[in-house]
Amino acid sequence: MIGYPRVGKSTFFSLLTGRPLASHAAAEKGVMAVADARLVVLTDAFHPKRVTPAQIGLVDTPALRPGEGGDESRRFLAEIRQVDALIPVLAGFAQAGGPPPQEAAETILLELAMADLEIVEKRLDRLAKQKRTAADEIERGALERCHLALSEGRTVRSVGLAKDQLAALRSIGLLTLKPVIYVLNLAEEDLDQGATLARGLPEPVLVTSALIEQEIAQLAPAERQAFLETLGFEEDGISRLSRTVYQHLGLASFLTAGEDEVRAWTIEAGLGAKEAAGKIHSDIARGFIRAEVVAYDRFVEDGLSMSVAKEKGHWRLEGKEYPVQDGDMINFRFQAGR
Ligand SMILES: Nc1nc2c(ncn2[C@@H]2O[C@H](COP(=O)(O)OP(=O)(O)O)[C@@H](O)[C@H]2O)c(=O)[nH]1
Ligand SMILES: [Mg+2]
Repeated sequence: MIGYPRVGKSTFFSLLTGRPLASHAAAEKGVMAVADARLVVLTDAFHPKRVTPAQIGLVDTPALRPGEGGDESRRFLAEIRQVDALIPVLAGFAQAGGPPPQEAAETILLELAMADLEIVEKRLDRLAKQKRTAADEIERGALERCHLALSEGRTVRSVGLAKDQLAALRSIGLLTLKPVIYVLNLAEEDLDQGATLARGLPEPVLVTSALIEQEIAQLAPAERQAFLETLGFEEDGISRLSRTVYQHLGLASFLTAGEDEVRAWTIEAGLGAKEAAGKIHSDIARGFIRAEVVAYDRFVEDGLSMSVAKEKGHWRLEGKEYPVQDGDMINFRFQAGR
């Protein structure tokens, strides 16, 4: 999570990770659960001892102060080069630090682009001075395209680099190559005009209010639903945010359900069944025979009954290349000790 001072970064971080609310001088790490209503339904069907949601690591950063430069800024940028996605928090409430949301979004992006430009230039300089291998030539071609885009104020993400070019650039951690999910943190009383206030902001943007989310988090689950309904929401913003980040990282969940555990397992969307099995245990991938699959939606249609799912032909046997879909309920058949 990045952004200007006093925009609600730490408040959201605390709500997402369950860690105590504090302001940090250094980056603070936590883990957030990815909200998944399917796990609740499966828990009713299987009565497991444990429920394990998908999880994402989250970092709360000290404030970004665009344009200031200096060692602190450089350290900050080096830190965020290591993450997989950026979540800039933009604040639309009166007491917030920094400029209004649209200007904040533009300035933050510019700051990231300038930092990338500096790195790209350094790297190009180095490559110009040395004898280049074929791999270096691929990198140089990629860097030149990045340089052009960044000089024009465009992101590296918008360049549309080829696979081998992306691989060549992986280690330098370009900031504007990362997926960005914006959060617009509004005053409570402005929340009903959220769609209007988010107009003109880059996509994807999630509109919410940190203070309302704090109120929601303090309610008992039964009261929570009623409160959300009075606000006209189906779901709280924290849950939506966790899922939006997950999806924009290109991640999906397959589900396992039994008496011991109901669990969401993280995969890159479309991963082959055998590799997906390896997320549970390398032995299951090694001895992979077949995946028994029922799509979650079919399972619900079938009244949460595996035997009905089988009768209706919703239960399938898939081979190792089968691209696993988000919401697939899977039981892997495998030979132990192979
Ligand atoms: N009015 C209002 N205040 C907020 C909102 N979100 C955060 N704040 C307040 O802004 C201050 C800074 O919040 P914090 O989460 O520490 O911001 P950070 O500096 O970006 O980490 C705190 O006093 C919060 O209570 C909001 O939606 N509305
Ligand atoms: Mg903070």
